[in-house]
Amino acid sequence: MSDVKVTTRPRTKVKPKTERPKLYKVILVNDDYTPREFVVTVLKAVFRMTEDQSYKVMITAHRRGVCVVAVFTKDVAETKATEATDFGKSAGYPLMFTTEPEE
Ligand code: TYC
Repeated sequence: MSDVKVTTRPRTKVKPKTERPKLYKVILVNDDYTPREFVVTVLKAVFRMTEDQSYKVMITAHRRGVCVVAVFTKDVAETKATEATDFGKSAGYPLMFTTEPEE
């Protein structure tokens, strides 16, 4: 009988297992009716931003039409966008937050 020894070595090239989850932007959309101060209040409450950060995001959307608020995983982005939009709706304002995947 032949006495062949087969040895196996651990693979030296291992496929990286930690794929980063795709991130989604929450976008604030301007409108002509929601008061500026209300937009700032919603940004502070839902996105835990400071007065200064919130004002800058609000005024950027006001001037340019849209502004990226922040970036989250898909679930968190969608939940926060809905929550913030509902805040406006329940006060009778057409305030709108949307989401889109990051490039
Ligand atoms: N354009 C609104 C106004 O003049 C303020 C506003 C800013 C509303 C940003 C929405 O996403 C918005 N009262």
